[in-house]
Amino acid sequence: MPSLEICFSPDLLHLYTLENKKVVVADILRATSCMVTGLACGVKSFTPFADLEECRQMRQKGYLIAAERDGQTIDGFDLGNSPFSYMSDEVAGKKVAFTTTNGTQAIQKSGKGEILIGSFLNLQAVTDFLNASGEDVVVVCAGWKGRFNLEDTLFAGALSMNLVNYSINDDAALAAKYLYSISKNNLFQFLSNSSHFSRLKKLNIQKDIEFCLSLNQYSNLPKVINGIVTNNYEGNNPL
Ligand code: 3SL
Repeated sequence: MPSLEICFSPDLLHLYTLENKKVVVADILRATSCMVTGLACGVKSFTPFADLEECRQMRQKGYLIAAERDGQTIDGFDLGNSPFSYMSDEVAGKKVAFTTTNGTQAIQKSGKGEILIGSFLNLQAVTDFLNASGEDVVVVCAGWKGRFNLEDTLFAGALSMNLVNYSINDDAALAAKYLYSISKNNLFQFLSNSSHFSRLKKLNIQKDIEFCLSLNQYSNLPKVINGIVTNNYEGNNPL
């Protein structure tokens, strides 16, 4: 039976083996939710960067450049980290170079293999893919600057509940599953005292939070292949 493990922070990745496993990265608020939304709405690709300056330089190569640090859009960049910014005609068909406080760092730290981009917005698509694959899974929660966070854990818990014929001997996965089971009827309320809620509330972006916590708005399953996040991985090079 395949196994499911949950890594609560990219800083704990040295404790996990990723080779020959399906790796799912989740940054529910808001980086992976933005990527799923953008790619569902016609963005051509996202190229994740850990470093702001490397990301900025991608403009010269014809990319839209997007950056967030501590929840805020960085001056001089075209876009920030709201899923609503990635729904417009102006971004459809474009390649986006993207850097965020935790989400793009988590992708970079999750190795060079194939990585799935998870969010509540495409939970069913991630579930169906993994159930069909029957392979071992590691969910990497982006967390916050190396720390545990609740929203990514709840996503991992939702996935734990949805996967069938998986053995869960990992205490992190058991804890996440339990947390999701007691919060699933009102994720927003459950998260209302969480650290990232407080940060984002100060920025007045409640509608981003509500949207990122809504299940199955999209059916796409973005993957990172050769460092690029795209829906169009079957056969064609996204570039
Ligand atoms: O940490 C990240 O990558 C971001 O998603 C954080 S924020 O939601 O934009 O504040």
